[in-house]
Amino acid sequence: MQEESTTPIKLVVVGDAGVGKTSTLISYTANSFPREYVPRVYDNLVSSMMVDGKVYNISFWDTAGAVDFEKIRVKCYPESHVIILMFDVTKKSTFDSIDSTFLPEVQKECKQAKFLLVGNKIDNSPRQVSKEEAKKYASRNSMEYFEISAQSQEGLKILFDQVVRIGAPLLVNSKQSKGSSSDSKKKGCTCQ
Ligand SMILES: Nc1nc2c(ncn2[C@@H]2O[C@H](COP(=O)(O)OP(=O)(O)O)[C@@H](O)[C@H]2O)c(=O)[nH]1
Ligand SMILES: [Mg+2]
Repeated sequence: MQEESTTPIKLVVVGDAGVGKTSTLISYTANSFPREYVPRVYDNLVSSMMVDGKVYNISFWDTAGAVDFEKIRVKCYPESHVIILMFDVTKKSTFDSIDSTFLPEVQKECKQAKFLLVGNKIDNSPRQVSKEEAKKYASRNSMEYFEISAQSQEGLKILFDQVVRIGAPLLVNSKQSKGSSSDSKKKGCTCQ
């Protein structure tokens, strides 16, 4: 009945602390950039989106970025469909962390998922990572690259529409292989 269409696409967002993971999720889902208080992780969220005329649910899994949170973070990964690897375009070290930490981690833990590289804070300056450099890195690693600003909301809709477009086909596959055992995907989660 409704069961099939309500199984959510599981999206996990990773990246260094401070790159704007939580702000991005709040800015997109609440349609407002959090100016006063940003919780360390965004709590337990499932949201509906209309893409290409169809309604999809996404469960958003926010994570704590510090590298030494790895053991906790990996608990978020099972049965994920899409992983956003986020860095701050004004802080080169956060881009380097994608290569040294986050991409190897998700390649190991999330073999079934699709990865998107996302540069946040394009409203800010000076930039330390150019669009060309990030694009090249993404294509070398078979990912698409998106630039966003959680603050101005530029690029957010394009990014999350793409999350649905690449996540939806995986949902069909996971349904086929697992029947209706999708209870674990019904809620978003925070890993802190
Ligand atoms: N200028 C600017 N600042 C941002 C943007 N996104 C987040 N921030 C700021 O970056 C800091 C860290 O954001 P937060 O969402 O807590 O990062 P997280 O640790 O990755 O979850 C906060 O001060 C945010 O206000 C953005 O798009 N532009
Ligand atoms: Mg956070």
